[in-house]
Amino acid sequence: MRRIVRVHVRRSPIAVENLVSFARLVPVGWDDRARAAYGEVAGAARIPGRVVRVDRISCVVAAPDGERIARFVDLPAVGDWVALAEDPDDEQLVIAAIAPRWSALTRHDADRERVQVLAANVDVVMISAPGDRPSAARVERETVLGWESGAQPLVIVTKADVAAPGYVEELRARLVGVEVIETSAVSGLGVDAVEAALAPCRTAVMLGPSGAGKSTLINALLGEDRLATGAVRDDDRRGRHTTSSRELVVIPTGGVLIDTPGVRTLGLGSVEDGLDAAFADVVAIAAQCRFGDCAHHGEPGCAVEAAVASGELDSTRLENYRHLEAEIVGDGRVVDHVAAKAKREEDKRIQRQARSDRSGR
Ligand SMILES: Nc1nc2c(ncn2[C@@H]2O[C@H](COP(=O)(O)OP(=O)(O)O)[C@@H](O)[C@H]2O)c(=O)[nH]1
Ligand SMILES: [Mg+2]
Ligand SMILES: [Zn+2]
Repeated sequence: MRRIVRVHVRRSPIAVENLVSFARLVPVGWDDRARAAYGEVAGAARIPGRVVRVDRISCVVAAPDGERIARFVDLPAVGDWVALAEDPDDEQLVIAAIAPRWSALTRHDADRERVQVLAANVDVVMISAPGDRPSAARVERETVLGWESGAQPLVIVTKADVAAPGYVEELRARLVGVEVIETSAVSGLGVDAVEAALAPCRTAVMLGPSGAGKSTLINALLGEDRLATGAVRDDDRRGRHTTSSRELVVIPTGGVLIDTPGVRTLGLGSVEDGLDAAFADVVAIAAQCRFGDCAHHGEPGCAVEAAVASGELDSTRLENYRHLEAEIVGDGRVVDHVAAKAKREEDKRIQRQARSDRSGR
């Protein structure tokens, strides 16, 4: 006998109301994923919002009734979905809770010994690489942070009109699993490709050194000079502000973009997964090394050094991998070449001993 299970579809009046009143959150990314994240921290008398900018003691949030200033207890990050509550004392909004993040771009701040969240809930980490200041090593380093965030890194070579010849090709040949887009705010080249990477309800964060052309590119996407560009100016024209803090902006063709001021030091922190993803080719080759703990420093049967010798692996890429690996702080993955060498010599001594024991028997 078949049992019929009745499913009660509850038509909650609140849900219907939400569809209407939360419409203004859609441009900042209010989709099923955001709804689910908010659902984890939603409570009676709370409303959803997304953090647009964080200042010292307050932040700007996109709320169902537009942009509002909210106070916070726990420091939120730009891009966070939050549960907002009215503070009955002073009629201000307060961030009652921060929703769980599905991705977070972080940097390790060595000075203050903390991990700083640069942007939360991002889908794409756009790494702007100024074409006139080529540095594959810097881009590679930023792809490590990009992968580590849980989002997809995307390299955007800016200022193609004045770019060093061969830079784009070098990046395409060297990076693994990362698309490289060429753009110029002067000619308009590639702006459509950046737009295409930013579908509605997708969030991107723009990384890259100061002066890379990040704000100029975002203005091109916005179709207006909203963000201040170039050197620090005296004439702080109305409607403009310098990129002194991270800010989330809505792109008219869809998606949202978080602009960052050039962060001077992008400390890596514990980014083992990001490193492995950014250097998936090196990791795959290293799996072929004779010794499991091969440090790729003169060991016999080292597949990585063989790959460099044969030209399969770029030697500067390996150099940068070693450099970044050594910088990783945290869980002891930092390679101690001296200790590794001592261990290999001890292993060899044991092997020799075993051989002579056998032959002497
Ligand atoms: N030649 C050229 N200059 C650009 C381009 N994009 C930006 N710039 C210039 O680069 C400087 C820095 O740009 P800005 O957007 O402020 O860089 P940000 O610090 O990364 O936000 C400004 O003087 C821009 O005019 C470009 O595509 N081509
Ligand atoms: Mg800027
Ligand atoms: Zn090796």
